Amino acid sequence: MTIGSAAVVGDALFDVVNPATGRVWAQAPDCGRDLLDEAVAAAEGAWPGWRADPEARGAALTAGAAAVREAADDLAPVLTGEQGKPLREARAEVLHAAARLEHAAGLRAEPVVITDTPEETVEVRRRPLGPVAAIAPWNFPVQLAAAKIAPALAAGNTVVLKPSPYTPLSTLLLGRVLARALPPGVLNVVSGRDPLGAWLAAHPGIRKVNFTGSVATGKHVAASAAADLKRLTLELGGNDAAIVLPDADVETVADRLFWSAFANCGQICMAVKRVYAPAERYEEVVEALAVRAARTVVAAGTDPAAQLGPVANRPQFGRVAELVSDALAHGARAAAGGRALDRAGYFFAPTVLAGVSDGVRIVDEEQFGPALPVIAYADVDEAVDRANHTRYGLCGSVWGTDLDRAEAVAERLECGTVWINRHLQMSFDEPFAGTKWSGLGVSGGPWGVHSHTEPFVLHRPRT
Ligand code: TXE
Repeated sequence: MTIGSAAVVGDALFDVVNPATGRVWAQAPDCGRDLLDEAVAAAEGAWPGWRADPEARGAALTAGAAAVREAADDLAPVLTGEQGKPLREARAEVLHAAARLEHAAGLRAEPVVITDTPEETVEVRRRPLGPVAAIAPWNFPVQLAAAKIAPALAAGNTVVLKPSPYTPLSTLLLGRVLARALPPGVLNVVSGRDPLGAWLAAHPGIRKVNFTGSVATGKHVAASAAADLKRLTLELGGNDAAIVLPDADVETVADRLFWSAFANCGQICMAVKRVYAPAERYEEVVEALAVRAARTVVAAGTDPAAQLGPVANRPQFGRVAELVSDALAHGARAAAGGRALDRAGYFFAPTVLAGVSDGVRIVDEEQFGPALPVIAYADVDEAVDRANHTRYGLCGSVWGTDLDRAEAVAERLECGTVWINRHLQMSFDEPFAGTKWSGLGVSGGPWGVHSHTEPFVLHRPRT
């Protein structure tokens, strides 16, 4: 663990499994309550100095970004080893994290003058909150760690970062790399098995929790935060619908649609999780996706030919297999895949399911894996209703040739981001927020900085 600026390893360790083999390949420190208290105390101690000087913060974040970029070749194999993704994607994830830190270095919570008269000025300024708990999942451990620590630190908070117990190692290494650039105690990384996450979220020294994970755990975090009125950002799951319109040029958009669902083995909160296709074009859409699924190279992330690695961990692998079996038992047809691959590790054949509809678990629930249901619809109004008929509301997309028509449909989707003829694209400058059960609070760009600060209003007479 990195507490203060020192690497700390307690007595207890836990196993980390390589999903490409299904075997233990490393161990990580299992943080207990005492070490957690130390980490929070380090964050509290570092806060006054860190909040005092925005220019020094910007410089430290820029240096941190450079250090992460330089360490990409060390970080990427660790990420692939514990998460499974192809090595070049692991490297891209590290570089993305570095770019996020660099971008945040330039962000400031600028004051806003709301009254400026001969008698007085009234100005809204923003203050940081204090030590922030950043709790990350296993699908993009490095990228999501950076997405949490960057706005928190830029706004003048300090951080205690906890990775998922499935992917602790790349985050621990990230912490050590960043410790070269950040003052002691500003970023502290604690790894461990749960209930470490619950202890951290409830810790009295923590003033805000920024959590990414499942809806169920997000609700626990919200309940424990309520007891102390901690501030919250929750980025929870999604069940993003892609609506293919009758005028879509399927062959032109098929590659993009396919990878919007299957990138990172479908383990992306804002991946396409269900496709709605017009009945008269249904077989064409299924076929275009199935062809691409069948030719995708699934292999260990260390294999340069790999386009997809294994599912990231045993429970998730089991969940994907269960949802696919359930769909097949309810009359779905596997147009591609439909089963685990017969080899060690958590490899699952990219799966396209046809003849499936709402009411089947893989359509109604978040599968978070390499299996995609395609659902036929009779008219566009029905497709929009079905897309919106969910507790989730993260993102969505509309695919068609007439862009005005596509936009009119896009406006009706109840979610935080909607794309036309694409999915998954997001810049550092835009607000990322889920509606309904997909989240609470807003991240990204100035919104991310605002959500790590609170306003205070200063009334100042002219004389
Ligand atoms: O998530 P958890 P899991 C979804 C996806 C997946 C499911 C379960 O559908 O199948 O969640 O994944 C920490 N208080 N997503 O079990 O449990 C935990 O240690 C505070 C969507 O991995 O939500 C880890 O660091 N923290 C998602 C983090 O929470 C707690 C990405 C997430 O774990 C805690 C991942 C508690 N009580 C999974 N219990 C997305 N939105 O992208 C656990 N944790």
